[in-house]
Amino acid sequence: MRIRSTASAALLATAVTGALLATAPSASAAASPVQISKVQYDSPGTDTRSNKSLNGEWVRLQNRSKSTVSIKGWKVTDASRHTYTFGSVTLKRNQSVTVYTGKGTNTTASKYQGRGAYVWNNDRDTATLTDSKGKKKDSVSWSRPGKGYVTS
Ligand SMILES: [Ca+2]
Repeated sequence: MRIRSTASAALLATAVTGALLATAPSASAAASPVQISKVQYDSPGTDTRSNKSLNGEWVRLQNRSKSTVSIKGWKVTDASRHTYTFGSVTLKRNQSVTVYTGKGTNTTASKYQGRGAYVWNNDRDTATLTDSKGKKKDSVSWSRPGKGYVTS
């Protein structure tokens, strides 16, 4: 934009300041573009610790923004600090990625922690999502076995 006079520059400055003031509160409280959408913390059936059962528990993230977002270096942790770190993963608008506890072959939509033990407690736990700088972006908690999953 060209500025033709100090008057219009002043108006522009006022407009910009106003816009910043108007957006600052919502920006500070803005939801993360990528959020935890569901945690299946109790794998269906008896917890036999088989790989199939281990993969019966998982956490799913969804890009709820309008933009494509890279989550490379983002982490999902439980209350005991079991951590899964994402490699090069990019999520388009509405796209989801599911992280299974057990072993498997990673695909675009499915990632595997490769563990031999469960991560998510059936009775109570918290799944926390942090970005590559360690900033908390989202969390989901549960405090009883309930349905075995929680959505958000
Ligand atoms: Ca179970």
